[in-house]
Amino acid sequence: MQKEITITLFGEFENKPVSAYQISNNNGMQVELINYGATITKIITPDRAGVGGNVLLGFDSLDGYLQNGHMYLGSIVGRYCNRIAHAKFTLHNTEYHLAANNETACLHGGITGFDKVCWDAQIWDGNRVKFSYLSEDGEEGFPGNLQIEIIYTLTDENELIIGYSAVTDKATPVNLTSHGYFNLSAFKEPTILNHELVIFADQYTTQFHEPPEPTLIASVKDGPLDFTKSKKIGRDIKQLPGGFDHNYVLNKTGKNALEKAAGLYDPTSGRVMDVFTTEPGLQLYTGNFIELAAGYHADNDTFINHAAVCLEAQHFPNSPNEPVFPGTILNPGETYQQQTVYKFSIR
Ligand code: G6D
Repeated sequence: MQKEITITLFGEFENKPVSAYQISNNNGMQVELINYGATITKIITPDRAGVGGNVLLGFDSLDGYLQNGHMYLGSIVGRYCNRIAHAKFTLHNTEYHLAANNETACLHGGITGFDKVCWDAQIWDGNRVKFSYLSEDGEEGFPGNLQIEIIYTLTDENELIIGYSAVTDKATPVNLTSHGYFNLSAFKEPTILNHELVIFADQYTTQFHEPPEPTLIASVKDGPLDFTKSKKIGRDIKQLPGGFDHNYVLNKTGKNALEKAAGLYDPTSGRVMDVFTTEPGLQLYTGNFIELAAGYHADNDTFINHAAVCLEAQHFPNSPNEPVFPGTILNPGETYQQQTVYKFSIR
C-alpha cells in the first residue's frame, strides 16, 4: 500500500515558496526532494542492522544550498552539466558563447544553471514527484526554449529512479545529471576513503584543462583511475591532484541501454549503492573542495574533504565540440530521454 507524500515548507526563493517532498516506501527508505534545483536533500536507507541513516550530503534549510551553490549538492545540473571548453560551441554555423565560470570553460550550465532555479512540482500516486522547468531561448547563452521534466520514483525495491525528458523548439546541446554526494556510512565515517568502488569502464575522457585538446579517450588499465575491479577509493587517491574528478567511458552493450555503471559499498554499515544508467558516461568526483564550503550539516558540524563521493551519470564533457563523442544535440521534434537508477541494499 503506497504511503502518502508529505509536503512541508522548506524556505522561500525570490519570493516563491520552496517546498520539501518526503517520499517513503514500504522497505525502510525515505527520500526528500525540494523544488529548488529539483534537488534531492535526503536519502534515508537502512544499514545491515536495519537502522536508517541519511547517506546524502545536504542541508536542513534552503540557506545551506544558497550559501554553497558551488557544490551543486543533490541538484539537477544543466542545461549542459560538466564542462564545455572555451565556453563556446558552434551549431548550424552559429557560434554560441556561454559563461566562462570555471577557468575558461563553462561548467554546469553557467552562472545560473538548473540547480539554481525553482522548478514546478507535481506529486503522483504516493511514490513519485515530477519537476518541470522551461529554460528559455538564450538562457545562459543556449539556443531554444527547452521544456524539461524530471521524475523521481522511489520503489519498494529501494531504487531511486530518476527519469529525464526534454523537448526543444530549436537545436541545442542538452546534458543533464543529478549531483548527489553520497557517504553510505551515513557520515559515521568522516570520509568515503574506506568505501569500496567498482566502475564498469575500461576508458575515461582525459580531463581537459586548456590545452591539450582535443579531449581524448584513454585507458584506465592498471592506473589510479582503474576501478574495473572493486578497490577502496582511498587506495590510489593520493596519485591525483586533489582527488578523483574524472569522466568515465562506460562499457555499454547497447546505445541508451539501462546498464550497471558502478557499485559502491561501505564495509562499516554494510550499505550498497548500485548505479544503473542509460548514459554513456559517469563522472567520479570525490568531494575534493568540500573543506572550502565551510558548510554545516545537521549530523555533522562541518564538512571535510572527501566526506562524500559523486557518481554522476551523464554524457562526456565538451561533446558539442568533440564530433567523435556521443551526440548531445537535441533537435525540434525529438525527445531527450535518459534514466539513472540508484539502488540501495545491504551486504
Ligand atoms: C568542481 O571539478 C569539480 C566538478 O566536477 C564538480 O561538479 C564541482 O566542483 C562541484 O568544479
